[in-house]
Amino acid sequence: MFTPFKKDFIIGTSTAAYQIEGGWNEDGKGLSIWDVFSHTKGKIRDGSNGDVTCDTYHDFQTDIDLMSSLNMDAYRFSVSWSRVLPEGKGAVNQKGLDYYDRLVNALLEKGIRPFVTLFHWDTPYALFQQYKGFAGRETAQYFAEYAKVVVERLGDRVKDWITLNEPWEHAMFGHFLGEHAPGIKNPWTYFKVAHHQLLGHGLAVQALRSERSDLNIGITLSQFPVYPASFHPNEKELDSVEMADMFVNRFYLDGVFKGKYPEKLFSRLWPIVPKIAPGDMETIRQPVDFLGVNYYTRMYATRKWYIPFLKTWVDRNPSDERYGHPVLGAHAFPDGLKELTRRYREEYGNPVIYITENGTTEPGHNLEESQRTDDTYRIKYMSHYLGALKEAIDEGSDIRGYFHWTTLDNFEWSSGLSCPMGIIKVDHKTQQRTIRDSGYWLRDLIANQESRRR
Ligand code: IFM
Repeated sequence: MFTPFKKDFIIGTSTAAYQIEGGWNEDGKGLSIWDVFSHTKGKIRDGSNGDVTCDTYHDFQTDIDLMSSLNMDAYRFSVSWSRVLPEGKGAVNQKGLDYYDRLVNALLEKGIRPFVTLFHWDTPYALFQQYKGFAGRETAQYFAEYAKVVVERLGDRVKDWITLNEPWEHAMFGHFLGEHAPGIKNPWTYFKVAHHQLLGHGLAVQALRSERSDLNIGITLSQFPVYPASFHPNEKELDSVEMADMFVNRFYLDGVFKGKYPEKLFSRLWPIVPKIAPGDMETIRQPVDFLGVNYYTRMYATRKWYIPFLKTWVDRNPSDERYGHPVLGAHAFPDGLKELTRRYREEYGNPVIYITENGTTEPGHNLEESQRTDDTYRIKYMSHYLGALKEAIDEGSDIRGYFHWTTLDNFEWSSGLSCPMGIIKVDHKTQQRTIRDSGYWLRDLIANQESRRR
């Protein structure tokens, strides 16, 4: 067992609305792009959808009680934009807001600190129909208005706010490769979606701050150290590594922390980069209180990394232990956390960091195996990543918390219900919950923290 983290370090788990809530058309909720996408034949690998998934819209208390029994300090969840604003703008659905109000109260009652994510990929379908979602600039403005509606209701009790979750994935998988909602395969819209999300982030930070001055506000980015695909890379491959890194990581980091995008990336990809309106970069560069980092694995770049991007993530070290990340087919690479945090210290002013996601499924992608509750591989995975995290703190990074992905076996996007990643097993037919060994392991780890010692 680890030596404990410092007193204010928090440990919890993360979820997202579409992945767990169900109640997809209840109490006035509008459609989101994920409702429409998952109902389209052939889009979800196992034919499932998020109509019910973990059904937390009808019962969150069971899970909060379980989290409390596991000593969890905090819980990260997202708000469904179309539950609150069925059309994405305009009329507010009070019943939608009431749901999150009750959820927050129930968490606080158990002493669990809520971290709210405002956008975890479920754009209201009405905004997609009108503006192509974040491909349209208008959506950024409506996002900020939505942020204001939510903070007006929850801001007296929720202090930790995350504007966006993984804008790279939403732009890439949703609007470039078409594997996620809204299913658009169009490289020409990729950068528009990326830029407008960041613009929405900046506007939302302003909206949140105008409402209250006591909030802790950040953005969550997925981050991947990039490596060359071959062991003896030539200059061209090294150049691809740099480009891939700018495309996936630096575009977002530089936008948020420096108010500019990487010039080399823009000059190379000039046919598809968007026009940036005057003032946009200043808006995007709002001071944030923390950076949320979702860290799973590294990426490999080959010469033609960008066409088509995903095909080039190669298995460079077949002897590494594999973990069954659904999309990335990932290697476990805990040390990447140290690489990334070193970069944040040296180049981005050493921001406060929360690891807002990190997790795995069964290494062999075997569904039966991954449903088991004796998930020793997950414990091993967590202990390696937390070990690296501890080293990063010792090296000088200001990491304040760790959220494991995820609380419950949920709807894992295009992999549907067939990719269990929870520390709590869910039988989706009966909604029965069973805590996995990894859940108990985390419980004991938390019990051993300085913050728990009197
Ligand atoms: O399930 C996702 C989550 O919604 C975003 N980050 C990666 C997770 C695992 O794939």
